Amino acid sequence: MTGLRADSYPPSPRPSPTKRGRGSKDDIVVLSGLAESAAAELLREIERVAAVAPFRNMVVPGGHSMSVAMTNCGRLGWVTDRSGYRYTERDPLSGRAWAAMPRAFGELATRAAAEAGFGEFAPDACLVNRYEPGARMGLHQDRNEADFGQPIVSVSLGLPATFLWGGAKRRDPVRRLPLRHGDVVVWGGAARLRFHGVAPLGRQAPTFGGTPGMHPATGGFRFNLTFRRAG
Ligand code: MD3
Ligand code: FE
Repeated sequence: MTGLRADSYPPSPRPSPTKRGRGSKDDIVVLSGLAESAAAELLREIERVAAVAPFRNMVVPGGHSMSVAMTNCGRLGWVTDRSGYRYTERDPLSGRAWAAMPRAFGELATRAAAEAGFGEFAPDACLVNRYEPGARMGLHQDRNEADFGQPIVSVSLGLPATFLWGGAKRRDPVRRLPLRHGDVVVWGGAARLRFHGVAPLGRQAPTFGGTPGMHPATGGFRFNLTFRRAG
């Protein structure tokens, strides 16, 4: 990307994949760095997914465009337009099916869910979110899936972000969870229907090769893979 070596980044050492949070009644399991060794392959697969269905800034029912750009892979893809949110088998832009779920995606999601105590998680939908500095996701609930007993698995790649994690009601207090390149989070049980969002991506950190807001693996972006059993 920049010609600089990526293997000295991030500058601070990080422990090997660990679980934090298991046992709390919130049913959130953070697998720090679980996806780090697979990140290069995951990013290549994102390029293939986006070659079938390009990233786009979808419109929400209120009429404004999201600051996060999105595409999908798997049997079902999450979309929004003026008429609302839903899952579709085809990209509304092209009428074509979404790209198949890459094997590396499905295997990582199933393994992460199993580590969090959810056996046999077989996602049929992967929403790929792309954030650039300033992009954010407001507090919302994920309620368009058929079975809330199924967990959601999230994989963070590239620039860091602060995940906002609220309660059962929109006005409940929000906790902040920093997420870094390679982090995987499994949200199940009581956590599954909590309000959540992403704080505006910082414009300053990290600095790589003297350039602010650049990550060696993804340049000026954060990608988030959100795996769901939607149908
Ligand atoms: C916590 N995406 O696409 S993924 C979304 O980082 C979304 O792009 C965020 O929220 C992102 O809907 C977060 C992780 C996630 C997904 C669903 C949750 C966290 C959740 C449902 C309940 C609680
Ligand atoms: Fe969400």
